[in-house]
Amino acid sequence: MAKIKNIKGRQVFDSRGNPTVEAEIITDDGRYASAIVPSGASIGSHEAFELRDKKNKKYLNKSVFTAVENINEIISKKLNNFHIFDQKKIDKTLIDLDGTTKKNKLGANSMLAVSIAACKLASNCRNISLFKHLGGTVAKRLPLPLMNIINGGVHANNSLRIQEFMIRPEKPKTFSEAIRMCFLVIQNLKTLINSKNLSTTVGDEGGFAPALKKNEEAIEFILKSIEKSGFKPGKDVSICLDVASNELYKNGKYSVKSPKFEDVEKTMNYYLDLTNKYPIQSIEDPFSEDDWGSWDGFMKFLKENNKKTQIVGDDLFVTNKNRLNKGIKARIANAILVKPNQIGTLTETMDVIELAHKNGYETIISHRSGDSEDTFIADLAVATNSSQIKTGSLARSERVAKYNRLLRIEEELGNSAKIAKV
Ligand code: 2PG
Ligand code: MG
Repeated sequence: MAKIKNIKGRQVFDSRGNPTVEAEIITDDGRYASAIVPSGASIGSHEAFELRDKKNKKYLNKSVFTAVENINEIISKKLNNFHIFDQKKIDKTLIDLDGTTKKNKLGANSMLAVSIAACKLASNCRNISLFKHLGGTVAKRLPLPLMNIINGGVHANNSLRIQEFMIRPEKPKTFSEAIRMCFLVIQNLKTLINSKNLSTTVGDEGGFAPALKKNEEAIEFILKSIEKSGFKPGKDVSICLDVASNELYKNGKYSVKSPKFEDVEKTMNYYLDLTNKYPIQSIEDPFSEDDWGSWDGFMKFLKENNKKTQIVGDDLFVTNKNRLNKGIKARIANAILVKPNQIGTLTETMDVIELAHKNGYETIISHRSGDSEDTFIADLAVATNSSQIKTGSLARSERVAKYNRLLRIEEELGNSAKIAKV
Protein backbone atom coordinates (compact mmCIF):
# COMPACT_ATOMS: atom_id res chain seq x y z
CA MET A 1 0.00 0.00 0.00
CA ALA A 2 1.32 3.44 -0.96
CA LYS A 3 2.76 5.56 1.81
CA ILE A 4 3.34 9.30 2.07
CA LYS A 5 6.94 10.15 1.22
CA ASN A 6 6.83 13.90 1.08
CA ILE A 7 4.39 16.79 1.42
CA LYS A 8 5.21 20.11 -0.11
CA GLY A 9 3.34 23.35 0.44
CA ARG A 10 3.56 26.41 -1.78
CA GLN A 11 1.95 29.81 -2.13
CA VAL A 12 -0.14 30.20 -5.28
CA PHE A 13 -2.92 32.69 -6.16
CA ASP A 14 -6.70 32.54 -6.16
CA SER A 15 -9.26 34.01 -8.57
CA ARG A 16 -9.16 37.40 -6.84
CA GLY A 17 -5.41 37.42 -7.24
CA ASN A 18 -4.82 36.85 -3.54
CA PRO A 19 -2.24 34.41 -2.18
CA THR A 20 -3.52 30.99 -1.14
CA VAL A 21 -2.15 27.59 -0.17
CA GLU A 22 -1.40 24.63 -2.41
CA ALA A 23 -0.23 21.29 -1.03
CA GLU A 24 1.33 18.49 -3.02
CA ILE A 25 1.77 14.98 -1.69
CA ILE A 26 4.10 12.36 -3.11
CA THR A 27 3.96 8.65 -2.31
CA ASP A 28 6.87 6.25 -1.99
CA ASP A 29 5.94 4.75 -5.37
CA GLY A 30 6.24 8.13 -7.08
CA ARG A 31 2.60 9.17 -7.47
CA TYR A 32 1.50 12.63 -6.57
CA ALA A 33 -1.55 14.89 -6.27
CA SER A 34 -2.15 18.47 -5.22
CA ALA A 35 -4.96 20.65 -3.89
CA ILE A 36 -5.53 24.40 -3.67
CA VAL A 37 -7.73 25.92 -0.96
CA PRO A 38 -10.24 28.70 -1.67
CA SER A 39 -10.97 31.82 0.37
CA GLY A 40 -14.17 33.74 1.21
CA ALA A 41 -15.08 37.43 1.33
CA SER A 42 -18.22 37.21 3.43
CA ILE A 43 -16.72 35.12 6.20
CA GLY A 44 -18.68 33.75 9.16
CA SER A 45 -17.06 34.55 12.49
CA HIS A 46 -17.35 30.88 13.53
CA GLU A 47 -15.38 29.59 10.56
CA ALA A 48 -12.09 27.78 11.08
CA PHE A 49 -9.09 30.07 11.03
CA GLU A 50 -7.41 31.06 7.77
CA LEU A 51 -3.75 31.75 8.49
CA ARG A 52 -2.26 34.79 6.73
CA ASP A 53 1.02 36.54 7.47
CA LYS A 54 -0.07 39.62 9.31
CA LYS A 55 3.31 41.30 8.96
CA ASN A 56 4.36 40.84 5.37
CA LYS A 57 4.14 44.25 3.73
CA LYS A 58 5.40 42.89 0.41
CA TYR A 59 2.10 41.06 0.03
CA LEU A 60 -0.05 43.61 1.89
CA ASN A 61 -0.27 41.18 4.83
CA LYS A 62 -2.10 38.63 2.68
CA SER A 63 0.66 36.12 2.05
CA VAL A 64 0.38 32.57 3.38
CA PHE A 65 4.04 31.70 3.89
CA THR A 66 3.53 30.68 7.53
CA ALA A 67 0.78 28.25 6.51
CA VAL A 68 3.09 26.90 3.80
CA GLU A 69 5.89 26.53 6.33
CA ASN A 70 3.52 24.64 8.62
CA ILE A 71 3.01 22.14 5.82
CA ASN A 72 6.69 21.83 4.95
CA GLU A 73 8.09 21.77 8.47
CA ILE A 74 5.42 20.35 10.75
CA ILE A 75 2.73 18.47 8.81
CA SER A 76 5.10 16.82 6.34
CA LYS A 77 7.23 15.35 9.12
CA LYS A 78 4.26 14.15 11.13
CA LEU A 79 2.48 12.44 8.22
CA ASN A 80 5.59 10.85 6.79
CA ASN A 81 5.01 7.13 6.09
CA PHE A 82 1.24 7.30 6.69
CA HIS A 83 -0.81 5.08 4.41
CA ILE A 84 -2.39 7.27 1.77
CA PHE A 85 -5.73 5.43 2.09
CA ASP A 86 -6.02 6.30 5.75
CA GLN A 87 -7.91 9.58 5.28
CA LYS A 88 -9.51 9.49 8.72
CA LYS A 89 -6.19 8.90 10.46
CA ILE A 90 -4.52 11.63 8.39
CA ASP A 91 -7.25 14.12 9.27
CA LYS A 92 -7.33 13.15 12.93
CA THR A 93 -3.57 13.57 13.12
CA LEU A 94 -3.88 17.03 11.57
CA ILE A 95 -6.60 17.98 14.06
CA ASP A 96 -4.58 16.70 17.04
CA LEU A 97 -1.41 18.33 15.77
CA ASP A 98 -3.20 21.66 15.64
CA GLY A 99 -4.94 21.10 18.96
CA THR A 100 -7.20 24.18 18.87
CA THR A 101 -10.95 24.37 18.20
CA LYS A 102 -10.63 26.79 15.31
CA LYS A 103 -7.39 25.50 13.80
CA ASN A 104 -5.59 28.61 14.96
CA LYS A 105 -2.19 27.01 15.20
CA LEU A 106 -1.63 25.38 11.82
CA GLY A 107 -4.34 27.30 9.97
CA ALA A 108 -7.32 25.62 8.31
CA ASN A 109 -5.83 26.59 4.94
CA SER A 110 -2.71 24.48 5.44
CA MET A 111 -4.67 21.57 6.92
CA LEU A 112 -7.37 21.44 4.24
CA ALA A 113 -4.88 21.59 1.37
CA VAL A 114 -3.16 18.49 2.78
CA SER A 115 -6.42 16.73 3.62
CA ILE A 116 -7.83 17.13 0.10
CA ALA A 117 -4.53 16.37 -1.64
CA ALA A 118 -4.42 13.09 0.33
CA CYS A 119 -7.89 12.16 -0.88
CA LYS A 120 -6.99 12.93 -4.50
CA LEU A 121 -3.80 10.94 -4.23
CA ALA A 122 -5.63 7.94 -2.78
CA SER A 123 -7.96 7.96 -5.79
CA ASN A 124 -4.92 8.17 -8.10
CA CYS A 125 -3.38 5.18 -6.38
CA ARG A 126 -6.58 3.19 -6.85
CA ASN A 127 -6.80 4.34 -10.47
CA ILE A 128 -10.42 5.35 -10.05
CA SER A 129 -12.23 8.65 -10.29
CA LEU A 130 -12.25 10.85 -7.24
CA PHE A 131 -16.03 10.76 -6.83
CA LYS A 132 -16.01 6.96 -6.93
CA HIS A 133 -13.14 6.71 -4.51
CA LEU A 134 -14.92 9.00 -2.08
CA GLY A 135 -18.52 7.93 -2.63
CA GLY A 136 -18.32 4.30 -3.68
CA THR A 137 -20.63 2.56 -6.12
CA VAL A 138 -23.71 4.46 -4.91
CA ALA A 139 -22.28 7.79 -6.14
CA LYS A 140 -24.36 8.23 -9.27
CA ARG A 141 -26.35 11.38 -8.76
CA LEU A 142 -25.37 14.74 -10.21
CA PRO A 143 -26.29 17.85 -8.19
CA LEU A 144 -28.58 20.62 -9.42
CA PRO A 145 -26.57 23.76 -10.16
CA LEU A 146 -27.39 26.85 -8.14
CA MET A 147 -25.91 29.41 -10.51
CA ASN A 148 -25.14 32.85 -9.22
CA ILE A 149 -25.89 35.00 -12.28
CA ILE A 150 -26.14 38.47 -10.73
CA ASN A 151 -23.56 39.42 -8.12
CA GLY A 152 -24.13 42.01 -5.41
CA GLY A 153 -23.10 42.65 -1.79
CA VAL A 154 -19.41 42.31 -1.06
CA HIS A 155 -18.84 40.33 -4.29
CA ALA A 156 -19.49 43.24 -6.62
CA ASN A 157 -18.87 46.89 -7.08
CA ASN A 158 -22.57 47.85 -7.27
CA SER A 159 -25.24 48.81 -4.73
CA LEU A 160 -27.29 45.59 -4.68
CA ARG A 161 -27.98 44.67 -1.07
CA ILE A 162 -28.39 40.92 -1.63
CA GLN A 163 -25.10 39.16 -2.39
CA GLU A 164 -26.22 36.44 -4.82
CA PHE A 165 -29.10 36.17 -7.27
CA MET A 166 -29.11 32.59 -8.49
CA ILE A 167 -31.08 30.34 -10.81
CA ARG A 168 -31.80 26.65 -10.32
CA PRO A 169 -33.17 24.45 -13.11
CA GLU A 170 -36.11 22.46 -11.78
CA LYS A 171 -36.44 18.83 -12.82
CA PRO A 172 -33.95 18.76 -15.70
CA LYS A 173 -33.49 15.23 -17.08
CA THR A 174 -29.70 15.35 -17.09
CA PHE A 175 -26.92 17.53 -15.74
CA SER A 176 -25.94 18.63 -19.23
CA GLU A 177 -29.54 19.69 -19.80
CA ALA A 178 -29.41 21.67 -16.54
CA ILE A 179 -26.29 23.46 -17.75
CA ARG A 180 -27.87 24.16 -21.14
CA MET A 181 -30.84 25.76 -19.40
CA CYS A 182 -28.57 27.98 -17.33
CA PHE A 183 -26.54 28.84 -20.43
CA LEU A 184 -29.66 30.07 -22.23
CA VAL A 185 -30.84 32.18 -19.31
CA ILE A 186 -27.38 33.74 -18.92
CA GLN A 187 -27.09 34.56 -22.63
CA ASN A 188 -30.52 36.20 -22.60
CA LEU A 189 -29.68 38.03 -19.42
CA LYS A 190 -26.56 39.44 -21.06
CA THR A 191 -28.56 40.70 -24.05
CA LEU A 192 -31.16 42.23 -21.74
CA ILE A 193 -28.62 44.00 -19.53
CA ASN A 194 -26.85 45.29 -22.65
CA SER A 195 -30.09 46.60 -24.08
CA LYS A 196 -30.50 48.81 -21.00
CA ASN A 197 -27.01 50.22 -21.52
CA LEU A 198 -25.79 48.63 -18.32
CA SER A 199 -22.45 46.94 -17.91
CA THR A 200 -22.10 43.19 -18.44
CA THR A 201 -18.78 42.92 -16.67
CA VAL A 202 -18.81 40.21 -14.04
CA GLY A 203 -18.34 40.06 -10.27
CA ASP A 204 -16.22 37.72 -8.15
CA GLU A 205 -18.35 34.66 -8.89
CA GLY A 206 -18.80 35.24 -12.61
CA GLY A 207 -22.32 36.67 -12.41
CA PHE A 208 -23.06 40.03 -14.02
CA ALA A 209 -22.65 43.01 -11.74
CA PRO A 210 -24.74 45.79 -13.33
CA ALA A 211 -25.11 49.07 -11.45
CA LEU A 212 -28.55 48.27 -10.07
CA LYS A 213 -29.78 49.49 -6.73
CA LYS A 214 -32.86 47.51 -5.82
CA ASN A 215 -32.96 43.75 -5.32
CA GLU A 216 -36.24 43.66 -7.25
CA GLU A 217 -34.55 45.10 -10.35
CA ALA A 218 -32.07 42.21 -10.40
CA ILE A 219 -34.86 39.67 -9.88
CA GLU A 220 -36.96 41.23 -12.69
CA PHE A 221 -34.01 41.00 -15.07
CA ILE A 222 -33.61 37.31 -14.28
CA LEU A 223 -37.33 36.65 -14.55
CA LYS A 224 -37.44 38.18 -18.01
CA SER A 225 -34.39 36.18 -19.08
CA ILE A 226 -35.99 32.94 -17.90
CA GLU A 227 -39.11 33.75 -19.93
CA LYS A 228 -37.12 34.86 -22.95
CA SER A 229 -35.35 31.51 -22.87
CA GLY A 230 -38.72 29.79 -23.23
CA PHE A 231 -38.88 28.53 -19.65
CA LYS A 232 -41.62 28.91 -17.06
CA PRO A 233 -40.31 30.75 -13.99
CA GLY A 234 -40.70 28.58 -10.91
CA LYS A 235 -41.66 25.51 -12.90
CA ASP A 236 -38.64 25.09 -15.18
CA VAL A 237 -36.22 27.49 -13.58
CA SER A 238 -36.52 29.02 -10.12
CA ILE A 239 -34.76 31.88 -8.40
CA CYS A 240 -32.60 31.42 -5.31
CA LEU A 241 -30.99 34.08 -3.12
CA ASP A 242 -28.01 34.32 -0.81
CA VAL A 243 -28.66 37.35 1.35
CA ALA A 244 -25.38 36.92 3.29
CA SER A 245 -27.09 38.99 5.95
CA ASN A 246 -24.13 39.04 8.34
CA GLU A 247 -22.97 41.90 6.15
CA LEU A 248 -26.32 43.71 6.49
CA TYR A 249 -26.81 43.40 10.24
CA LYS A 250 -26.39 45.96 12.99
CA ASN A 251 -27.87 46.09 16.51
CA GLY A 252 -30.70 43.66 15.82
CA LYS A 253 -31.68 45.29 12.54
CA TYR A 254 -31.14 44.48 8.86
CA SER A 255 -30.61 46.55 5.73
CA VAL A 256 -31.71 43.94 3.17
CA LYS A 257 -34.31 45.95 1.30
CA SER A 258 -32.38 49.23 1.17
CA PRO A 259 -29.47 50.83 3.05
CA LYS A 260 -31.98 51.73 5.77
CA PHE A 261 -31.92 49.34 8.74
CA GLU A 262 -35.27 47.76 9.58
CA ASP A 263 -36.43 45.48 12.39
CA VAL A 264 -36.72 41.70 12.08
CA GLU A 265 -40.49 41.72 11.55
CA LYS A 266 -40.20 44.11 8.61
CA THR A 267 -37.32 42.04 7.20
CA MET A 268 -39.39 38.83 7.45
CA ASN A 269 -42.30 40.52 5.74
CA TYR A 270 -39.99 41.72 3.01
CA TYR A 271 -38.87 38.13 2.37
CA LEU A 272 -42.48 37.00 2.34
CA ASP A 273 -43.36 39.73 -0.18
CA LEU A 274 -40.46 38.64 -2.39
CA THR A 275 -41.49 34.97 -2.27
CA ASN A 276 -45.12 35.89 -2.98
CA LYS A 277 -44.20 38.04 -5.92
CA TYR A 278 -41.40 35.94 -7.44
CA PRO A 279 -40.65 32.22 -7.85
CA ILE A 280 -38.00 32.22 -5.12
CA GLN A 281 -37.41 28.70 -3.82
CA SER A 282 -34.32 29.07 -1.70
CA ILE A 283 -32.98 31.76 0.65
CA GLU A 284 -29.53 31.49 2.20
CA ASP A 285 -28.53 33.30 5.39
CA PRO A 286 -31.68 35.47 5.69
CA PHE A 287 -30.54 36.36 9.21
CA SER A 288 -27.17 36.75 10.78
CA GLU A 289 -25.06 33.94 12.21
CA ASP A 290 -25.96 34.35 15.88
CA ASP A 291 -29.46 35.78 15.59
CA TRP A 292 -31.01 32.32 16.12
CA GLY A 293 -34.28 33.75 17.44
CA SER A 294 -34.99 35.35 14.06
CA TRP A 295 -34.14 32.14 12.18
CA ASP A 296 -36.51 30.24 14.44
CA GLY A 297 -39.25 32.85 14.05
CA PHE A 298 -38.76 32.85 10.29
CA MET A 299 -39.21 29.08 9.94
CA LYS A 300 -42.47 29.30 11.91
CA PHE A 301 -43.57 32.33 9.95
CA LEU A 302 -42.97 30.52 6.64
CA LYS A 303 -44.96 27.53 7.86
CA GLU A 304 -47.88 29.75 8.89
CA ASN A 305 -47.79 31.21 5.40
CA ASN A 306 -47.64 27.79 3.72
CA LYS A 307 -44.22 28.34 2.22
CA LYS A 308 -41.90 25.44 1.47
CA THR A 309 -38.89 27.63 0.77
CA GLN A 310 -35.46 26.06 1.19
CA ILE A 311 -33.76 27.95 4.03
CA VAL A 312 -29.99 27.51 3.87
CA GLY A 313 -27.52 28.04 6.69
CA ASP A 314 -24.07 29.12 5.52
CA ASP A 315 -22.48 31.54 8.00
CA LEU A 316 -25.05 30.13 10.43
CA PHE A 317 -23.58 26.59 10.47
CA VAL A 318 -20.09 27.16 8.96
CA THR A 319 -19.89 23.44 8.05
CA ASN A 320 -19.54 22.76 11.76
CA LYS A 321 -21.14 19.64 13.23
CA ASN A 322 -21.80 21.19 16.63
CA ARG A 323 -23.55 24.21 15.18
CA LEU A 324 -25.54 22.05 12.78
CA ASN A 325 -26.57 19.73 15.61
CA LYS A 326 -27.87 22.66 17.63
CA GLY A 327 -29.63 24.05 14.57
CA ILE A 328 -31.35 20.74 13.84
CA LYS A 329 -32.68 20.60 17.40
CA ALA A 330 -33.83 24.21 17.20
CA ARG A 331 -35.40 23.65 13.73
CA ILE A 332 -34.00 26.88 12.37
CA ALA A 333 -33.27 25.85 8.76
CA ASN A 334 -33.76 22.94 6.36
CA ALA A 335 -30.55 23.02 4.32
CA ILE A 336 -26.84 23.54 4.87
CA LEU A 337 -24.21 25.09 2.65
CA VAL A 338 -21.06 22.98 2.80
CA LYS A 339 -17.69 24.67 2.40
CA PRO A 340 -14.75 22.44 3.33
CA ASN A 341 -12.52 25.39 4.20
CA GLN A 342 -14.98 26.58 6.84
CA ILE A 343 -14.06 23.53 8.91
CA GLY A 344 -10.58 22.52 7.71
CA THR A 345 -10.53 18.77 6.99
CA LEU A 346 -12.33 16.42 4.63
CA THR A 347 -13.37 13.99 7.37
CA GLU A 348 -15.13 16.74 9.31
CA THR A 349 -16.82 17.91 6.09
CA MET A 350 -18.09 14.38 5.38
CA ASP A 351 -19.35 14.05 8.97
CA VAL A 352 -21.38 17.27 8.66
CA ILE A 353 -22.94 16.07 5.40
CA GLU A 354 -23.85 12.74 6.97
CA LEU A 355 -25.46 14.46 9.95
CA ALA A 356 -27.41 16.77 7.64
CA HIS A 357 -28.73 13.91 5.49
CA LYS A 358 -29.72 11.84 8.54
CA ASN A 359 -31.88 14.73 9.61
CA GLY A 360 -33.55 15.41 6.30
CA TYR A 361 -31.49 18.47 5.47
CA GLU A 362 -30.57 19.26 1.87
CA THR A 363 -26.83 19.71 1.33
CA ILE A 364 -25.38 22.25 -1.08
CA ILE A 365 -21.68 21.87 -1.78
CA SER A 366 -20.15 25.29 -2.29
CA HIS A 367 -17.16 27.13 -3.69
CA ARG A 368 -15.80 30.34 -2.14
CA SER A 369 -15.84 33.75 -3.78
CA GLY A 370 -12.05 33.50 -4.05
CA ASP A 371 -11.54 30.13 -5.72
CA SER A 372 -9.14 28.34 -8.07
CA GLU A 373 -8.79 25.79 -10.85
CA ASP A 374 -9.19 23.04 -8.26
CA THR A 375 -12.38 21.06 -9.02
CA PHE A 376 -12.52 18.93 -5.89
CA ILE A 377 -15.99 20.15 -4.85
CA ALA A 378 -17.53 18.78 -8.06
CA ASP A 379 -16.48 15.25 -7.12
CA LEU A 380 -17.45 15.89 -3.51
CA ALA A 381 -21.00 16.81 -4.54
CA VAL A 382 -21.48 13.55 -6.46
CA ALA A 383 -19.67 11.43 -3.87
CA THR A 384 -21.92 12.66 -1.08
CA ASN A 385 -25.16 12.50 -3.03
CA SER A 386 -25.70 16.22 -2.38
CA SER A 387 -28.76 17.63 -4.10
CA GLN A 388 -27.15 20.91 -5.14
CA ILE A 389 -23.86 22.61 -5.96
CA LYS A 390 -23.20 26.32 -5.76
CA THR A 391 -20.21 27.32 -7.81
CA GLY A 392 -20.92 30.63 -9.51
CA SER A 393 -21.94 31.45 -13.04
CA LEU A 394 -20.92 30.04 -16.42
CA ALA A 395 -18.06 32.51 -16.56
CA ARG A 396 -14.54 32.74 -15.10
CA SER A 397 -12.59 29.51 -15.49
CA GLU A 398 -12.40 28.81 -11.76
CA ARG A 399 -16.23 28.53 -11.76
CA VAL A 400 -16.69 26.84 -15.15
CA ALA A 401 -14.02 24.24 -14.26
CA LYS A 402 -16.39 22.73 -11.67
CA TYR A 403 -19.29 22.49 -14.14
CA ASN A 404 -17.00 20.99 -16.76
CA ARG A 405 -15.83 18.40 -14.25
CA LEU A 406 -19.46 17.49 -13.53
CA LEU A 407 -20.12 17.09 -17.26
CA ARG A 408 -17.23 14.64 -17.42
CA ILE A 409 -18.52 12.77 -14.39
CA GLU A 410 -21.94 12.50 -16.02
CA GLU A 411 -20.31 11.11 -19.14
CA GLU A 412 -18.27 8.62 -17.12
CA LEU A 413 -21.40 7.40 -15.32
CA GLY A 414 -23.13 6.91 -18.65
CA ASN A 415 -26.55 5.29 -18.40
CA SER A 416 -26.35 4.98 -14.66
CA ALA A 417 -26.11 8.77 -14.17
CA LYS A 418 -29.03 10.40 -12.38
CA ILE A 419 -29.77 13.97 -11.48
CA ALA A 420 -30.94 15.23 -8.12
CA LYS A 421 -34.48 16.39 -7.40
CA VAL A 422 -35.48 18.80 -4.65
C1 2PG B 1 -21.28 32.56 0.26
C2 2PG B 1 -19.93 32.44 -0.42
C3 2PG B 1 -19.88 31.68 -1.69
P1 2PG B 1 -17.88 33.82 0.31
O1 2PG B 1 -21.53 33.51 1.00
O2 2PG B 1 -22.09 31.66 0.13
O3 2PG B 1 -20.78 32.11 -2.66
O4 2PG B 1 -19.28 33.66 -0.49
O5 2PG B 1 -16.96 32.77 -0.22
O6 2PG B 1 -17.43 35.23 0.03
O7 2PG B 1 -18.19 33.60 1.75
MG1 MG C 1 -23.46 32.39 1.68
